[in-house]
Amino acid sequence: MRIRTPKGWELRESAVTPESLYRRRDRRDFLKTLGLGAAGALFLRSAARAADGGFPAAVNGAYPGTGLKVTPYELITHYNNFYEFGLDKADPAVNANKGWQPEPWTVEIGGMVRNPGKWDVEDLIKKFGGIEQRVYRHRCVEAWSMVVPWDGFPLSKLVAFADPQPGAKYLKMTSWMDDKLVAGQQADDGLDGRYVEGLRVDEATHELAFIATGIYGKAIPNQNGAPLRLVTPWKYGFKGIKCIGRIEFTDRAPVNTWQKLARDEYGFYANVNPKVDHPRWSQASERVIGGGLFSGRQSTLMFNGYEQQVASLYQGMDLAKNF
Ligand SMILES: Nc1nc2c(c(=O)[nH]1)N[C@H]1C(S)=C(S)[C@@H](COP(=O)(O)O)O[C@H]1N2
Ligand SMILES: [Mo]
Repeated sequence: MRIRTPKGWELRESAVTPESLYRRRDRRDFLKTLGLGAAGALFLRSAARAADGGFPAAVNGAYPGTGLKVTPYELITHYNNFYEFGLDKADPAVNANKGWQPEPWTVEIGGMVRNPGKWDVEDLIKKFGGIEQRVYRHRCVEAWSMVVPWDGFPLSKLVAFADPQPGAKYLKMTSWMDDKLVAGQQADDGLDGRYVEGLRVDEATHELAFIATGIYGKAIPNQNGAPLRLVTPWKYGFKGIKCIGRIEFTDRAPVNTWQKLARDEYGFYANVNPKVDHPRWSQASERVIGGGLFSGRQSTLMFNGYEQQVASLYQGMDLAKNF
C-alpha cells in the first residue's frame, strides 16, 4: 500500500470546511475532476463508509498555527477578479456563464521546447497521472485573502512534458488565443489584448506551482479560470492567470499584463511581501474574505506563509527592487 507523507506546507484535511462537494449528491462531479473511473468510485465508497456514509469527514478547522479557515465555495466562486468578464467582483460569476464554453479545450505549448504541440486538456491530465488536491492560501495584491482547496496537477509535470531546451529560462502564459470575444466577455476589459503572465522556469518547476482544474472537487467554474488556471500561492493573485490558452518557453522575461498597465505598481515577481508596500496601500495586512467585520483582518506573511519552501528561489535578490 502506498502511504503519502504530508509536506510541510500541506493543510490537513481537518482544515477543510464541509462544502457541497463532500455531500453525496456531488460525488459524481468530484470523481470526474479527480479523473477517477469506476475503480475510484469503489475506493471512495469504502473510504466513505469509515466516516458517516457521506464523503470522508471534514470539519470546520483551522489552518495550522494561524486559525485560518478554508473559504466557503460560494465566496470563492462569487468574489472574483477576471477583467475579461467585468471589473466588479460580482461580474465574472454572471458574465462568464452567459454561454461561454471552455470545454473541450486545447492548450498550445511552444517556443523553446523539444515537444511543442496543441494538446487536449483531458488527454494532458491523463498523461500527467490524474488530479490531486492542494489547499492553498490565496492573497490578492488588493490586500484581501482566501484559502482555496484546488484540484489540478503540478505545473512541473507540464514543464517536463514540454521538455524545455537548455536556453529556456521563462514561461510566458497567455489567456485564450481566439481573437473574437467569447460569450459574456466585455469589449472594454482594459487589458489591451490577452491577459499575459510569466514565471521563471525554476519557479514553474517548484513543487508548489500548480495548474488548477477544479475547486472543492468540482470542475473549476468559468469565473475562476476554466479550464486551466495557474496557482502560485506565494505570489499575489494576479500571477494566477485564468483560462490558459498558450504556454511559450523563452529566454527573455515576459512582460506580464499588470506590469504593462502600471509598471511602478506591479512587477514580474509579485511575491507576497508584507514589508514592501504597494505605492497606494500597505501590504502588511489583509482582509479575510468571509472573515466577518471584526475578526476579518490578519497580518500578511512573507511569501504568503510559504517562506520556508520558496525563499531559496530568490536568494541574494533585492525583493524591494524585484517586487
Ligand atoms: N485571465 C485573467 N486571469 C486573472 C485575472 C484576470 O483579470 N484575467 N485576475 C487575476 C487576479 S488580480 C486575481 S486576484 C485572481 C483572482 O482569482 P479568483 O477569482 O479565482 O479568486 O485571478 C488572476 N487571474
Ligand atoms: Mo488580484
